[in-house]
Amino acid sequence: MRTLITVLGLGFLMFSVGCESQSASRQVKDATITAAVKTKLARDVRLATLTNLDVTTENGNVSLNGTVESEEVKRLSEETARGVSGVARVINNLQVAPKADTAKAHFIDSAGHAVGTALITEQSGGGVRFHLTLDKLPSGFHGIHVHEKGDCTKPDFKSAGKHFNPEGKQHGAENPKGFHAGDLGNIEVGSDGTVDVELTAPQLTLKATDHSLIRPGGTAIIIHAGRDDQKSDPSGNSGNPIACGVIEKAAFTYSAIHTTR
Ligand SMILES: [Cu+2]
Repeated sequence: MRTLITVLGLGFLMFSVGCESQSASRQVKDATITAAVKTKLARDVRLATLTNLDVTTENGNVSLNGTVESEEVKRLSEETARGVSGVARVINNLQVAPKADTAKAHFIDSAGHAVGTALITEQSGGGVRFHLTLDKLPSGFHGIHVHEKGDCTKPDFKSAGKHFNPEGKQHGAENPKGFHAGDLGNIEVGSDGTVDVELTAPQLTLKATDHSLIRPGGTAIIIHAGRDDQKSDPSGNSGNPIACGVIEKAAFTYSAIHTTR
């Protein structure tokens, strides 16, 4: 009897260990599938506007969560995920949000070389969000502002004029008489010369008002050599412009900026 119990006990133990290693390997497989789906979605140029997509996998069932801008992107995301090996089923929880108003800017440095992009999105609660993806810049803090003309003539970018300032205020968030609607503060560029950051500007819009980035003569975003002290009028002692990008209205297109995920 005791032997039988021992045998049964041992058998049960082996069974449990077997289950555990099976579930561990299932988890590894699921993680591999998740990574493969993410990579495939990121590489699909038709899905270039996907930014807030979350992928999870359980027992080979892939869930897609997040917000996309059209039914077509929702469908294409599912189709793309389904094509990944090991995927049993795709659970498509993607929400379709009304097409957002967007604009973009492609930056050049003072030599005219491309140094990155800004994707600009109207926020549902007011203001705009800038998603900046920049490279080949000097590391450290740099003042960044929207200037009042859409003209980035190198090398000094003086063509972009002053800060965009529809309310006639002084410069800087820390200035009691501030601030310019176009004041965006500072960005910090890493030691590798890149930065991927989002900034919001509550006073700006892409809609047709006097605070719009889309206006006759245009607007531009300028990055300066130094840090903006956020109080010295008119430009925060931030030094000379080192990069400039003209802001242009953009419909959502599949060839839009391919954001990092
Ligand atoms: Cu500036």
